[in-house]
Amino acid sequence: LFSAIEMAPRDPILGITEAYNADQNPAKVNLGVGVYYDDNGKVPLLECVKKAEAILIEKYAPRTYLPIEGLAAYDKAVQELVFGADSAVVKEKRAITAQAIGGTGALKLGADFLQRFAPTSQVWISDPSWENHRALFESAGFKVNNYPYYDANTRGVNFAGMLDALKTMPAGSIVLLHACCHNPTGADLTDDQWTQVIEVVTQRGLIPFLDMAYQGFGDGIEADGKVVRRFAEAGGALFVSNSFSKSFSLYGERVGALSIAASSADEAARIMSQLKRVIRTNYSNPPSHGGQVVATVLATPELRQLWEEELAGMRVRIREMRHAFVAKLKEKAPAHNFDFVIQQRGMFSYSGLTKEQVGKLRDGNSIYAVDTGRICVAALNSKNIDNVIDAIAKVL
Ligand code: PLP
Ligand code: TYF
Repeated sequence: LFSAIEMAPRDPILGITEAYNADQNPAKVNLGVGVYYDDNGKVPLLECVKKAEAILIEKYAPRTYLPIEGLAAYDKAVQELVFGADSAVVKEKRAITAQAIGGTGALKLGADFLQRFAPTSQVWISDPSWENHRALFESAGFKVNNYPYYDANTRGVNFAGMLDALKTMPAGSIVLLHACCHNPTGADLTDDQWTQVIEVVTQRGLIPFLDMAYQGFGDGIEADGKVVRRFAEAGGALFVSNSFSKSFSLYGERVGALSIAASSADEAARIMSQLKRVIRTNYSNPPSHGGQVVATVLATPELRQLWEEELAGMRVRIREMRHAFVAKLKEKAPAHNFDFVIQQRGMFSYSGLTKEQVGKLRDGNSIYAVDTGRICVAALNSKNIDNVIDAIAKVL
């Protein structure tokens, strides 16, 4: 029965980690996967998480099933974080939020929901985008197209191309947008560009789906989340997937959420009832621990303050690494200009390294990056950066 099954291709990014793990070179560096490492090269366990877990352990609460849409305290805290506690959508009960299995799970819930209620719509993702965006929406049954995004010449956004594409999409098209810290390029829209995007999306009746996996890694929690609020204020349906994998360093706990803004409280209630149906037929209800941790931190003022400080620490360290990367390359490879790396936001940089150069970094130096030239700046640290810079200068 299964003898004809073909080998599926490896995930291009997670496959890099497999190769990295198998590498025996003690000086190896993994700039492939989007994970934040501290200056000692370790994935941090945040103090706010430790404190929340201590509180939870003390309770020794029974492990009952959560509601289908997740922990109520979590959904409330996330909704207020995403839209703002004082926002009209929250106050008027036009927003719904369901706990999800990470940001990926939130995207899949949104995709499955949209496939039920907008089955003839097509999906548009940026060119390029996170690899899994296309796969997720295709697996939900959608045709997935690209809108222009990255401009390799300017190393910024091809905004005219993006806007033109938005202006030709049929009403009801689903547009996936990175709320901040674009993966993989690190190139974000300016406030003024967002204004124009929101205008076109609203005028044309497109369905915006904001993916926010890196809130707090760009300019701060508030600043990075602002675009979500601006879309919500513009009215119309709005989908938001968010993830705490990176911002709480809780990758393996799978904590994320899907929020949807509707035009009335009644519509929101009907949407939630249908979303619960999607969840029920997928995994019934989400796991409890990660949601409990995040809800505890967000709802406890001292812990929330601590989280904001720790997240700021990660953001600042990445920015320092960007500056060090550029300064050191200026010294070691003066013929090349990497100033753009400082402008890029979040964990990633589209470094401009070619596939061939990435191959040489890997084979000659045990430095792993994505073939597209994407490097995870959050994996650089004061101990490995000179080694990385020397190797890059050599392959340039
Ligand atoms: N969306 C983007 C743009 C991402 O980079 C990621 C990364 O993991 C995700 C979604 C998925 O988040 P999670 O790891 O929480 O599933
Ligand atoms: O882009 C990244 O590296 C992160 C992590 O299938 C990731 O978003 C990569 C691939 C994948 C899941 C997560």
